[in-house]
Amino acid sequence: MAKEMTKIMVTGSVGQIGSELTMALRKKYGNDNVLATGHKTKPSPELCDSGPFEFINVAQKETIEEVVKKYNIDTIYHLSAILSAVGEKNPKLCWDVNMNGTYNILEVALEHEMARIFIPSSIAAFGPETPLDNTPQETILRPKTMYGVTKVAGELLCDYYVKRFGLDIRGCRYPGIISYETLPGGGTTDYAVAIYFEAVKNKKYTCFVREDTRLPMMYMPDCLKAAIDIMEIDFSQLKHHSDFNVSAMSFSAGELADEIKKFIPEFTCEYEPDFRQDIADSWPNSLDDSAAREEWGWEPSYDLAAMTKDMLEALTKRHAEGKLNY
Ligand code: VAH
Repeated sequence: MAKEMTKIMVTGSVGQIGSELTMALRKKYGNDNVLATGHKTKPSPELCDSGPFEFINVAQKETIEEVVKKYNIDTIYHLSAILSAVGEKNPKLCWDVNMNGTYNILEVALEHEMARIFIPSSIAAFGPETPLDNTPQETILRPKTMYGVTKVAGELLCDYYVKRFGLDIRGCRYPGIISYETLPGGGTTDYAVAIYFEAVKNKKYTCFVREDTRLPMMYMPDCLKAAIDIMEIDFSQLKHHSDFNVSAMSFSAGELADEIKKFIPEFTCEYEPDFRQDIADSWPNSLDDSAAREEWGWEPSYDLAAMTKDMLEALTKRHAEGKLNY
């Protein structure tokens, strides 16, 4: 009989996904049943006031164990990671946090007989040798970034812990995630978030990838839906574990700018590619996420038009209230 998820810990709770995932989990499972954790960044008042928060360092196993015991944790959503662009500037840190962090989480999960673990992967697990259009679930994984290397290694490590030790581990290969609550922390897809803030604030944006750069993307509500839905499925139903391709849309930077112009006609976008262009070029243009749809009913709700409307309505309101914080 599968163990119930009752006491959840989220790592990376101050980050783009972790901050909103923590609030969504608290709404679903109860504030006091979801422990938020971060490394150094001061959490928001909302995160602190709505439930327990602790500072840990995932690269130091003992700091994880201390809070797992203190709060009797039986489920972990492991979101803390160094993303692609920051990882290329500091590959050692990227390896330490992403690999030692994941290894420590898996070891603690094993020793404390956790109910289930969520460890996300990313489209960064793919590389230039991978078929770039409608990228298959099973394909070549030869990433050219340290972040991508840690994602492939993380997927393989998770598969090992499932098969060797019977751990219940689930996860998705996320595309670029777009949201307005917490800015992303140094990824290659950050342009797809910054463009909305700059459009509202300055009516112009200089994009760091080419106009024709096309990548799979997802709006935060769908990201959270995937993370919560995949954890509710009977594990025995799943053929894959921590590496499900999930996507919602694919668009070029130019198509994104054009969609924004439908709402802000005076908006202009220029393109000045930097080192992140090579990273973006090594990632898929679009994903085949049929395995997620077949094995656990994955179904996104937002396309580019719906996301853009929602993003610009929220940011315009915040800007009018003097709270854009960008
Ligand atoms: C990054 N936002 O850009 C992350 C993500 C698919 C990209 O993993 O590094």
